[in-house]
Amino acid sequence: MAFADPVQLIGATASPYTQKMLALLRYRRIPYAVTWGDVATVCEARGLEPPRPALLPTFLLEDDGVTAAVCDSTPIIRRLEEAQSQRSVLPGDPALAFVDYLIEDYADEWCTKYMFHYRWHFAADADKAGTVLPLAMNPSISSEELAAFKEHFSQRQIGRLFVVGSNETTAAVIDASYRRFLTAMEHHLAQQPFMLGTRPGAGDFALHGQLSQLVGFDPTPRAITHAISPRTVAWVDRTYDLSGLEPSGEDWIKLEAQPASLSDLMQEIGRVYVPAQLANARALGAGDKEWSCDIDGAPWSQRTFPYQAKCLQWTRERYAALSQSDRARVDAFLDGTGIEAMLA
Ligand SMILES: N[C@@H](CCC(=O)N[C@@H](CS)C(=O)NCC(=O)O)C(=O)O
Repeated sequence: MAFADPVQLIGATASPYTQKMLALLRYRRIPYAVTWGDVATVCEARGLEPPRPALLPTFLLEDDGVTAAVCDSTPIIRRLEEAQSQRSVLPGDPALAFVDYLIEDYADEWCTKYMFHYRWHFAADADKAGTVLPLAMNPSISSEELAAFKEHFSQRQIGRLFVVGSNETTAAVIDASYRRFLTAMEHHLAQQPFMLGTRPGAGDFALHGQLSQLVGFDPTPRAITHAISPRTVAWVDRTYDLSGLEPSGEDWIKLEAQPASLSDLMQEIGRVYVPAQLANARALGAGDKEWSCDIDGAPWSQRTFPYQAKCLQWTRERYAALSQSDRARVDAFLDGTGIEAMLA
């Protein structure tokens, strides 16, 4: 199976993972053709079997005239590296690549809690999203259609807040975590333009995807971001299009030479994401449909999800695949962050 030229994908403007991949494709100078729409409708129109689950973005791969629809941005990034090696987003040093992967996973699986929580928790954000997201699918629908779509869609999405663990109990934890994350970003961006140096890694694009919405769409997190981290606001705009950046191998900063601000970001991952990952995996193993634990000193409870347990397993597999000396370097770097518990 190979990507078409241009690379074909189905996406939505307000989907953080769609924005992750579009920014990555622009940086990598890989021509693409995006169809705005929902996966089921577009696949049906083209006579394709939609992926299960059908998530945004969905990429169309071809083999001998047969087209297959696939999703999940993280493995698709690795497939794109196989198709084209120039302007890679994966550091060549395995230890640094592992840290990049940790950032990508945290952005995809935890920062998306910020994104979805702020979008649907407060009335002002939900009202904007309820109006603009249906119009982003089709700006020409009638006012009556919009009113009906808005009602149905908003209720569905608000009813899905539980998927990211957002509820009255966890709202304060999510908000405090977002603010600490922004403080870490503000300090880190004062040191260097990307998470791991002067060229972006997959983790930068994953953060960009979530932040494109938190800064660019939803009013509550937009105001918070402007107040705490103006560098992040500007970074999101720049990372949107890095087609003119000319990266070299020297642009990755060695793990041992990274500024302390990168460790602050790791501390946040250890503080909130690691306990959630461990509790979710434990619950899945025990066959529990729900889990609760303390996160950042406050109670957190939510439904168990197999996908996050798979993410934990992938992280552990990558860690186990490191050579002994690279693993020692990663251990030294992560010492005291709380991430160690996730790798054991
Ligand atoms: N792990 C997936 C996550 C993609 C995802 O969760 N996409 C969301 C929208 S941003 C989705 O399609 N949700 C289903 C829906 O809204 O119907 C990836 O990295 O691509």
